[in-house]
Amino acid sequence: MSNNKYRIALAGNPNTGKSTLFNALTGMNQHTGNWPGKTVEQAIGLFTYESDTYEIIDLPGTYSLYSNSTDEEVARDFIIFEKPDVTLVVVDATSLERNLNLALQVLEMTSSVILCVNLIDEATKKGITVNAKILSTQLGIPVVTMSARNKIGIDSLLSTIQQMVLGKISVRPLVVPYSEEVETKIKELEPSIKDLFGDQYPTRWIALRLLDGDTKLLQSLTDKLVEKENNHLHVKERVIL
Ligand SMILES: Nc1nc2c(ncn2[C@@H]2O[C@H](COP(=O)(O)OP(=O)(O)OP(=O)(O)O)[C@@H](O)[C@H]2O)c(=O)[nH]1
Ligand SMILES: [Mg+2]
Repeated sequence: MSNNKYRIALAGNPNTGKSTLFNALTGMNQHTGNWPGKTVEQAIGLFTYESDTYEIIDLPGTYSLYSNSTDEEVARDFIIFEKPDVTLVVVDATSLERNLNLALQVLEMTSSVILCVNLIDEATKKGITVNAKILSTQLGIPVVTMSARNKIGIDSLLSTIQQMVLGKISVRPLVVPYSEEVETKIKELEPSIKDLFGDQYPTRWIALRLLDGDTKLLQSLTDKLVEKENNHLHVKERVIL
């Protein structure tokens, strides 16, 4: 019997094997559509693991998570506003340095992250070894090495996902420090952001986006506030009536 249902997001640079992993996990149990209001494909699948159900969303592949493109917006809005229980960041073991850039961006948004070092077979062929333990210590999150195409590392990933949703893994995501000037501004902004949203969104990340002049995020946040205010009014009306 199925107990709980959790939501997993798959993020990563293009061509890192996200869809291959998505297919390996969900088999035929998947469907596609468009993201609401966007012409970007949305793939959703289901799988069960030890009596729990997981819904997994294959996000568009992106190099960053700012507002540079619809793909980036879709991926980052999902992580921020939909708050998946776990975000899997899939990286290419043969070009870790470039790929980790996105992983660090995701870590600023959520701490519930597992790094999937994929294409480990290709890395081995090229004589590249990846020390998952050191990487995990440095990033402060679990790291699983895998080859999605050869279905290697899937079991280890599934049990890591389970441990994470059960709260059995303590994460200490690496916080990337910015220049003193930026850090001072972040500290100035954080209290107002907390006042408006409480713990609903990652305060430091929002401060950084605002400092970067991200008007699209500012608009989304304003919409959320208006939505909240309207809901509040509806409740008030109902109480009065
Ligand atoms: N050698 C090897 N190839 C892999 C592995 N996983 C995926 N691939 C291959 O890498 C290519 C890209 O895989 P996709 O799953 O389409 O990558 P993606 O991240 O979904 O790409 P986008 O949707 O464009 O972001 C395909 O040719 C896969 O067969 C792996 O573990 N090892
Ligand atoms: Mg894909």
